[in-house]
Amino acid sequence: MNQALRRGALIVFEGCDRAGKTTQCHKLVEVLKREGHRVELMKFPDRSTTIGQMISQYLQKKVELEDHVIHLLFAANRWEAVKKMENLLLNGTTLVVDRYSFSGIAFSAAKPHMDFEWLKQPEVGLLQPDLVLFLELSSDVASKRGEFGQERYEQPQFQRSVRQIFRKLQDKSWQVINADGTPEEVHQDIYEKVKRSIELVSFQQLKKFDK
Ligand code: Z5A
Repeated sequence: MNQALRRGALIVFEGCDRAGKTTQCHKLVEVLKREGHRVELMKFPDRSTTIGQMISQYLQKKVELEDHVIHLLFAANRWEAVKKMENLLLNGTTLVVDRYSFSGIAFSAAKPHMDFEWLKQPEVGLLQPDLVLFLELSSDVASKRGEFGQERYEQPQFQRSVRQIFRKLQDKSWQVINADGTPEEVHQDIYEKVKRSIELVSFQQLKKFDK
């Protein structure tokens, strides 16, 4: 098949607070770039847009928003990026994404009185990742990785609930990564999986979340 028709892979990092997602995203992008891959880093929430700024204010506890409203804003923040993501992937660029729809569902579902099925609906039609790397940190190591930050959701009990919900969301595109090791050890575990995924999906159609 024509090399030019190869598409990029949609690689998503998920996990609880301080698991090392951002560290690993940067490391992966750096290595793939060095090898000559076309690759871009994205992060959700994208705080640079108007919607992203509202989300940021909410996370910093500067404004209060009803739980369904903030859920829809997080999803809208992904919808804002969908055309750009689709174009890049179809043009052969691999996207490495720091948090995505699974965080959207898990963080909202950890709040009281939220309907799990309702929470999934705003994600329907968004691009489905080819590979989800879920960074799992043992509680022992998590407690040694410094204090939680000051933003909303950065509390141990809430993070425990989020972790349980993440488990419910796992499907066959997920790989659970032991994030307890050094950044280099964790990267080595991730690297081979990503390389395989880039090769595997390059001639496949893009997929979307369905109902
Ligand atoms: N949220 C939501 O509610 N709905 C949604 O739809 C989306 C998100 C997309 C965004 O926070 C919040 O929004 C998030 C979910 C919610 N709330 N929480 N919690 P953010 O994007 O601003 O930040 P974050 O994603 O929460 O980042 P993080 O979890 O705090 O960090 P991380 O990316 O997993 O880890 P890190 O920054 O790479 O590393 C943390 C520290 O550990 C740092 O000092 C590193 O140097 C160190 N580190 C990293 N790896 C290692 C290893 N291997 N060994 C030792 N030390 C390490």
